[in-house]
Amino acid sequence: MTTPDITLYTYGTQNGVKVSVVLEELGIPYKVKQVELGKREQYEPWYLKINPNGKIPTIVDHSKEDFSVFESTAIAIYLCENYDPEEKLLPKNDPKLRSQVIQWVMFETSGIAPAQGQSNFYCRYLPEKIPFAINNCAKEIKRLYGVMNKSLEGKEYLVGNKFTLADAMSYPMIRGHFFSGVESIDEFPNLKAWVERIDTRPATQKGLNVPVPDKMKEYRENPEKLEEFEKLIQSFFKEKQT
Ligand SMILES: N[C@@H](CCC(=O)N[C@@H](CS)C(=O)NCC(=O)O)C(=O)O
Repeated sequence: MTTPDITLYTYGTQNGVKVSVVLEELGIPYKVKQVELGKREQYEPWYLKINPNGKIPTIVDHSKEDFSVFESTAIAIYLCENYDPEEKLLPKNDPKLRSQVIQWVMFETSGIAPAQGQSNFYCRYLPEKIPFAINNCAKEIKRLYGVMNKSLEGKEYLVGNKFTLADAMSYPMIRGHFFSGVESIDEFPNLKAWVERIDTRPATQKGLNVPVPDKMKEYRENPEKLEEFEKLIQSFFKEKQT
């Protein structure tokens, strides 16, 4: 295995910390560059060269001719394929187990993340509150949480009773359920216990604090900070429309 020499371009959002959680869980050293989303740094030509979508996160692997990878899930799989010889997060030699991990990673990528992302828009970013849209988003998020809750019955983690990439990628979004308009997950006891279990993992917790102290914790504990953020993001979105 080549010695990793990686720069992570990120910000402390739910998608951003997915990658720092994976890096920390794999024990890979990395440098961090904070991308100033509020200053639109993500749309600067130098950044669009490494992330044509103009969003965080991105990694650049200097040990592989400055190879860049965008999209959090693609980054996570790249890191496991190149820097997880012990198969800590992604099984290599057991095709069924590997497929199960990837199935749950995709469930997060194409289900949970877009559902919560859309809900964040209606609950936080849009100044006008549309109850129908907000309720409909919460309904879909809860449907997805129900699927996970059922799968976690009698299990500690999503696949093989071991913490894998499936858990690492899903946890940052799900722990932020309140931000996405789902105040409580008490009705999903297995999912709630799973969140609390991952809350105790030191590497994951370290990853949540990259590149800034854990934003979800800050918003949960200080409603005035959440309000401040909402005002900022609403003006940012308004500007984007013009
Ligand atoms: N599917 C992408 C989503 C990335 C994403 O939405 N990033 C947001 C922050 S969570 C962003 O950079 N937003 C800035 C913008 O849209 O201008 C991924 O998983 O990497």
